[in-house]
Amino acid sequence: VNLDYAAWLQATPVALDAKAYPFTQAIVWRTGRRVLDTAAAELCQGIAEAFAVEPKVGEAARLAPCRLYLGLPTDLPGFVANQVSAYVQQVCGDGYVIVPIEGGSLAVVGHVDIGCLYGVFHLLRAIRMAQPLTEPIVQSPHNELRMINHWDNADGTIERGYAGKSLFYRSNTVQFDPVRVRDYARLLASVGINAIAVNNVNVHRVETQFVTDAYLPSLARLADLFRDYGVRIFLSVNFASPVELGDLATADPLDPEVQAWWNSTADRIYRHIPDFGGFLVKADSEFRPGPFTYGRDHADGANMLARSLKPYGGLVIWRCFVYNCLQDWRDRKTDRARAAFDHFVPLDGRFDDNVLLQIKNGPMDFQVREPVSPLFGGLARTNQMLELQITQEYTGQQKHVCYLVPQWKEILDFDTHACGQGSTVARCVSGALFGCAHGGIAGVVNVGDDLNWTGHSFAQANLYGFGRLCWDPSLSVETITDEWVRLTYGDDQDVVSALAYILLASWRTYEDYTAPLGVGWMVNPGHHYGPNVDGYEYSKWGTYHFSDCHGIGVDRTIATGTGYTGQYHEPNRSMYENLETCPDELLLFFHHVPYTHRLRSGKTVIQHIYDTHFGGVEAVEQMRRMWAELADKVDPERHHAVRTRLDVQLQDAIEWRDVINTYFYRKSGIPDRQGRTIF
Ligand code: GCW
Repeated sequence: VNLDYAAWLQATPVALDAKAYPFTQAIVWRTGRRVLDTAAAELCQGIAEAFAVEPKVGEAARLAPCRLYLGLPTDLPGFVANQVSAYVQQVCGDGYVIVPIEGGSLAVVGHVDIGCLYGVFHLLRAIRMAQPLTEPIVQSPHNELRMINHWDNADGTIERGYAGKSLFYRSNTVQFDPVRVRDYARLLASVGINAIAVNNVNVHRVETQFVTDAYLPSLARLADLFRDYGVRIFLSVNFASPVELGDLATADPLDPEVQAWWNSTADRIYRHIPDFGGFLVKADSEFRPGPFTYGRDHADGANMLARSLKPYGGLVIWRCFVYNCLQDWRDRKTDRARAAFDHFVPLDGRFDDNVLLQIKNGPMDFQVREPVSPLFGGLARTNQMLELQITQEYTGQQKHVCYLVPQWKEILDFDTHACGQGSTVARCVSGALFGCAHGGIAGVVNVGDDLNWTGHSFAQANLYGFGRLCWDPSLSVETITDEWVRLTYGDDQDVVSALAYILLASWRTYEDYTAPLGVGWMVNPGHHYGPNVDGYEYSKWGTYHFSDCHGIGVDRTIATGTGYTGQYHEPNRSMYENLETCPDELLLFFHHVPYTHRLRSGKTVIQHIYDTHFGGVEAVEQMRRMWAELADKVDPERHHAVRTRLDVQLQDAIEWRDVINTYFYRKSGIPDRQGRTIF
């Protein structure tokens, strides 16, 4: 058994006392429904692994003194149904209850079979962490859509993938190992994921054919594997499909022939995949086709697709990553950060009720630090989804440890003030704040065919935490971290505290040795790995830092800059607009300041740059020491693999430190007050 492969579903991470869980002797459920059978099988396997005894099933189970009842209320014997009914009434959507029953039995009950499966994974998590199960548990998901986006291409490559090749494709065909895919579906379901877009949002020539009979039968087989775990598949589609597949001369969304083409396409897809989730669309973005070609807007485009899916209950997830990627760097007026809001807020209220807008967390592109996109709180009459990047494109590409749960938590907790205090991003995207019909969170996944799924063992924590936060954004960072560490690496106190420390320090550490104070970028163009301060400074991509001999940063104020701060509600607008109240970590995102500007921390900008870059490298050295000390407490394989990555991280952090410090020393001419080596 490869421990990394089992991820957070390790057989026996901690020592257990079977007597504390008498109900695990026998499982009672009504067999014959796929997802419920999956739940029962998971339960049997989990219990057998934990206690080294197979639970009784079937007739034998009914005779056991204590039992675990699994199913919908209508599946349960009357006396069990009676004891759970008050709790089950509190459950929404695919939630569940776990309720102790008189005599040492237990019931895991949902309104739908998938709820029972989630209840089983909760139960097994509790057992694996040796938690008591003596009090009733009632759980409902905060988000309807808990989604993974794959940027996988048909040739087997993964755009921004750092953990091997695609699990789904090779050589322009759908090709997969069913056991591996099933294990993947299982990992996803164990943290509550219920939707997956299986191909890259950049839909190239071959993937454009996914909606045809050439590909649908094999995609249907893939969907079938996910179906057992309650995960519905979505396809990324090419807006110009009717033209590119050679059927029509136009893809104009207002042309009736185009509508008819998509209607019959939807019909065909649902014949192959009856529970198909819908389309994910990147249109008029980074050279992808869209409605702009025909003088139409995004609402025209999205609604046309939505009408084709409507009869089948399908959704259109339309991305808001729309900006001018052919900007002239000499043009100081155009501000890429403004673009999504400027494009989509005027369309608020025009989208059909089965359309969701998928919005990246920040206005730029998954940098280590960005403010929250002002579309959250800006859109009040449109279903919306938050898009996070689990894959570490700009955060160390899974060579560096960068645990992003603290970042995501800050995003979800951010108060947009759209409807007064408490209008958090979490409530915008769940749909609760504005009473939207649909909502959720999508994450660009960090998984490939590497045996440990994510390249870096610790990157598994990001996938785990993503799922947990989709289910319940109010979970604390500490809870999620503690769960992942214990479930994955066991409960030795030294291991638990060292790992939690490393994870919790890692995002700030990565930020410290890379681009400072929210300014972003400074990476090598194209692959985005490693330092290159001016890598994007004279490019078309709208990502500049404007450093000169006096200062650095982007003036996005209303008073003297691009006016971007005006896209926020008060009091956020004023907070960002004013130098005195702008948070340090975002200062250079919002303001251009001299190197001698004093931060709220009391340090000058230049000294902050030097200090964080020296400090960032020291923090990596410390992580490396802490990990080395665990050598005899962690299995050698995982220990060695992580140590190797930490070595790379240290080398690269040193490179970042020296490039950034040297660049700003040469630009500013201001020496480090501590006289450390700068080149
Ligand atoms: O972050 C950028 C990436 C592209 C990606 C694009 C997007 C899928 O560098 O690789 O394309 O964003 O989100 O559409």
